[in-house]
Amino acid sequence: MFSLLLMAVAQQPTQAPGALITPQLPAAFSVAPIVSDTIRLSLSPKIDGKIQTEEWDAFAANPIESFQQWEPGKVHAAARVPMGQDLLVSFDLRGDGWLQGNDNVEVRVKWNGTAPELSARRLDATRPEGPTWVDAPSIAGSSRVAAAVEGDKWVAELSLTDPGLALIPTKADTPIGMRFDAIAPTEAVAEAYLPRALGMVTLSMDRGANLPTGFKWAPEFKGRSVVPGESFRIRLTFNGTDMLDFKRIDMRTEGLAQNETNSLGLPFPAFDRKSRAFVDYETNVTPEAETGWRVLRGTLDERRSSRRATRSGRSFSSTLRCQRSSRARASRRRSAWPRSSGLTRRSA
Ligand SMILES: [Ca+2]
Ligand SMILES: [Ca+2]
Repeated sequence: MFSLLLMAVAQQPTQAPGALITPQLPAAFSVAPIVSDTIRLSLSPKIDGKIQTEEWDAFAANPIESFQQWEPGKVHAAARVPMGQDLLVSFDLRGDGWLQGNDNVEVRVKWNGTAPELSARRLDATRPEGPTWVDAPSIAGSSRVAAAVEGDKWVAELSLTDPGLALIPTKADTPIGMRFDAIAPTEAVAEAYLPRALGMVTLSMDRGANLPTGFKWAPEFKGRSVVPGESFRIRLTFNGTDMLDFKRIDMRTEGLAQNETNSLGLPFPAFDRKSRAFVDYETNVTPEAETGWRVLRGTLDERRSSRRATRSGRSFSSTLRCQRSSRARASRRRSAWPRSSGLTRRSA
């Protein structure tokens, strides 16, 4: 321990005489989270304090295990928090830096085993007097939060809805920054001028994972909305060559929607002379399907790949909105696809 102390002392930067003393960054905010995927999908969770299989998209494992996703006008976040600690989530909602703009929001969730308490404040860095904390009761008021015990931790699930401040992105391909921390309930709130290292991500509606070089895919929707009790179809266009040697493609909707649509698979079609291959995925949606944003995931298996390589998972995900609305129905009728049933495959 003594030698560790000596090392710590030795690593203190030496201060030049007369130099300004830089405030020490609290350890909790100095290390950026290592984000599992910088492309974040639109996916609606169920805010009940329980993290279900495929309900959430992992965000980072440090400094605490956290999850994040979005939908237009909403940001969703969840974390596993050590018992007895508060959850602190920092959002840089325009993705331009923590000490930039007036878009920086800190949400704190306290939980003592009964109803969780959520409070929020904004960091306004545009003021001439310097960065200033501003209470944001409208953000807290339009948010939903739930908590529950899970093993030796507690789980917080929260959903922020923009209260009319035009801070939460409504469109895909928008950058934001985030971090999650666990802090002692008695810990004083950090000073406004202190920087925070964030995980920078892009809110998106489609994502590929471990796809090989030279392989591209694009989903073709007639609007990204589906209506419970009706069917929908997505045409997937792939660009590549038969050198890729895919043998099979499997598609299904994930998580909370896993039992609401067909799960289908077929041999991967051959690429044509223009290096294209097409797969149409058509499915019914059960009338009971819950509304919200859902992820449709396709996985690709290669003929030559070893079992280990296959497990690394070449996949692509697209998101669509399940909604009960007459407008969605009208829009679908206007853009109706030719009728067909089941999964069809074609190469042009
Ligand atoms: Ca949940
Ligand atoms: Ca900012």
